[in-house]
Amino acid sequence: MLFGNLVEYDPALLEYAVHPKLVPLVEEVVGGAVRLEETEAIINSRNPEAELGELHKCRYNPTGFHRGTQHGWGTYIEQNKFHCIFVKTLAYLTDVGPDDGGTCVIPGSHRLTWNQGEMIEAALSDDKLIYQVEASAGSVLLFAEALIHSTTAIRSDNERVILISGYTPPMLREWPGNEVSPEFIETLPEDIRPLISGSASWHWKRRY
Ligand SMILES: O=C(O)CCC(=O)C(=O)O
Repeated sequence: MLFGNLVEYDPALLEYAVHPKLVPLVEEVVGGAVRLEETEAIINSRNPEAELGELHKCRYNPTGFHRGTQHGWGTYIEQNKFHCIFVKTLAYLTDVGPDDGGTCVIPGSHRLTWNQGEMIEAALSDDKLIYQVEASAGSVLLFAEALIHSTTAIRSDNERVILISGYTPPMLREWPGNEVSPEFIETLPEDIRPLISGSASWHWKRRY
C-alpha cells in the first residue's frame, strides 16, 4: 500500500521531513540547500499469491529496479566529493531482517554511465552485484537517487512500514502529485518554508 504527498497530513510527518539532524546530511550529498520534492509511505507484506518456495529460490527478490536520476547529468563531482541533485531518505519504522523486504540496491551504479537495463540484467543474473538492506526500526537509509534500487518481495509474515522523503536543490520542481498547498506553506515558520515550497531563484546556497 502506497501513500503519497503526506507532508500536510500530520505535524509529525512534517517534523520528520525537515528534521535538523536529517536535512544537513541530505545537503551534504546534494551539495547545497534543499527542498522536499516528495513524501511517501509504503506498508507492505508478503504477496499471499506468491509461492514461498519460489521466493526462497533466489537470495534476493527485487521487484522493480529503478533510479530517479543518473550519473552524468544528475550527479557531479566537486572538490573530490560525489554529489547528486536528487537524494532520498527511507526511514524503516519496523525491523527489517533478511526476509522482511529490505530495499535492494546495485552498489556502485550511482557512479556508472552504463546502460541502466544492462546493469539491472547483470545484477539479476549475479546476486553478488546486489546488496539488500537490513535495519532496525528507526534506522534511516540515505542514498543518491542515481543508485539503482528496488522494493523487495517479503518472505516472512512481517509487515514492513517505511517513510520516504525526497530532496532536490530548491529551484527544482516537486515530483508530480507532491504539490503542497500555498495555504499550508503560509502556516509554516519562515526557516522551514523554503524547504517545503522550494524557490524560484537560481541563487543556490552551496555547501562550499
Ligand atoms: O520500498 C523500498 O524499499 C524502496 C522504495 C523506492 O524504490 C523508492 O523510494 O524509490
